[in-house]
Amino acid sequence: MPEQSLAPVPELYVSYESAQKLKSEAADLISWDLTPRQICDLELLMNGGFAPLKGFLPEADYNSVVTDMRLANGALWPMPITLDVSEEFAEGLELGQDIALRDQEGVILATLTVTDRWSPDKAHEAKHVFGADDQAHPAVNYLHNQAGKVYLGGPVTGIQPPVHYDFRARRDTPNELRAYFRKLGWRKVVAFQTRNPLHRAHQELTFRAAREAQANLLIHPVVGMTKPGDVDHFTRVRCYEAVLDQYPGSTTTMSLLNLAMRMGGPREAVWHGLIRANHGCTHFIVGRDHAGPGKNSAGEDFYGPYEAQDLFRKYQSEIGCEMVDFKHMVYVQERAQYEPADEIEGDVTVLNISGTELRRRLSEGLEIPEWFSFPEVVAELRKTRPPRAKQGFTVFFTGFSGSGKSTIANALMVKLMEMGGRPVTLLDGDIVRKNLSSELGFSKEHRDLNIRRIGYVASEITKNGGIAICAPIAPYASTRRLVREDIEAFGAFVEVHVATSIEECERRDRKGLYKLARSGKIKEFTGISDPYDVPEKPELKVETENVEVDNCAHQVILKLEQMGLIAG
Ligand code: PPS
Repeated sequence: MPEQSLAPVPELYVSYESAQKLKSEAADLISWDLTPRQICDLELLMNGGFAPLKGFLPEADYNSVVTDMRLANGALWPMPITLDVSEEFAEGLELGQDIALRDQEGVILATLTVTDRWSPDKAHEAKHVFGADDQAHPAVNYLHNQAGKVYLGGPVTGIQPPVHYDFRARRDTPNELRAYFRKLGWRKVVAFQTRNPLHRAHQELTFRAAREAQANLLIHPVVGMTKPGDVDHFTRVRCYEAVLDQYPGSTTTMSLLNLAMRMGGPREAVWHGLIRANHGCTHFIVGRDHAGPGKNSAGEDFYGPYEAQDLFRKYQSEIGCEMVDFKHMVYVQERAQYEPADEIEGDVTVLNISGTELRRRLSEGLEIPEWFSFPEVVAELRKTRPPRAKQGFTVFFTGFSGSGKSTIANALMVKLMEMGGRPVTLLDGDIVRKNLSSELGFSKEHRDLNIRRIGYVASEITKNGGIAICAPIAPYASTRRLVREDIEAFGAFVEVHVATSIEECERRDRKGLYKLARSGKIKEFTGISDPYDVPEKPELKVETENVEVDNCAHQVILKLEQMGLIAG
């Protein structure tokens, strides 16, 4: 593998003067508001990270990338970089037209000359690019449920990069990194891609990789979009900074990559290699299950553990980066050091902590030994992931009108406030309808909107370490599932089915609404003239007939204790 040429890569930006002019002209163009993923893609298109791409893929390139991993001119490119838009937006355009591409605050970042517009076969794209049309794959899920129906392709003219307010000194374009390497005389550079915090084993393996390749080391973490559920990049970067101090001086540097990962395993590894070659790296560390998306809907791995390495090796000369094997490092207790798992000699005690075990120890506030990680890293992780008993959570009551949701929710609120420690907010059905959703009625659409609003507020409360108690009817299972997903990104979601039968609710008829519903004076009344999906797997089911409210609320408290959410 030749040493990397450190000549600049082509960027898509125009000069400062042209950008100023273009910006004022572009103000009159039809504009597309970029999604967070598109902003990441555009940044790497414009700064040369995606060279040789000159814009969002036109249709011929797209087809060829999907089926053959190559652009129409034959150049290796494994990942479709497409501008997906809505059908309504696409319909109003003419081919050859320029459109402005704006960030989420409305700032014009670039213009796109639309040369191609087509409706992709997404199932075909999923099968070829990600290996299966299975929505358990995060990128396939995105493709079907978030990406627009129409793709636009054409050359991009760059006006300005997306603005980042965080860690500015650690963000470099490919050309800035190339210039840095040139200045320091780094002729060989091993890049390490990561979306996880680094611990001692990573530090050992990266340092060894660099030593074996007789190269310098670039820690090149992804801070754009990673796998849902990953540790946020703010925390990670603070952890990386701490690890950086552990490398011998001037051997290693770190730069942040604003890439939107697809978790595409083998194809993603090749893509990562091309991106690193553009950033002036000569070597790239590829491990077991590189950029793996987790399990498919049948509970099996999407890709074989070494598929990414095999594909990378096959295309290595075209990628322009040499693959360095990721050594699985384990701690040998007797020798008090890390060694590659496959090189261990003698009868020794090998220690290792898996990712799952680490998360468990963090969430339960248990010890994380010094041999495993650096104290500064553990301290950062503990700040972001306090033990469960200190995290925010949501208790979500669901049940018929008059089932007793509000009464139990109120009792629960008081009990939790008596315990103290975390702020408690009650989002009762009636209160929400008065304050947040006063314009909404009871159609399916309005009920969904109402529940999504409650879910949004509860997720914010949960994210910020509070307790949200929600008590709407929430009759539809699909909407409850969406709310659960929103909240579980930040803390626990405890669904409590207040299982009072419709007969009992009607018998109680505390607000006289059932009578009105029976006589047809209230339409679409849950349980009478509108459906209620009984929760299949709630965390708790509470019966209220012949049971005191206090007892019902106590059952919830016991459940919370059992889940580790409140100290026993
Ligand atoms: S939903 O479906 O979750 O959006 O409902 P929610 O916001 O909890 O509001 C339910 C309360 O509104 C009153 N009400 C009705 N309920 C059901 N169906 C219809 N058509 C309806 N019209 C008014 C009723 O008092 C509910 O209060 P609760 O506290 O549940 O008894």
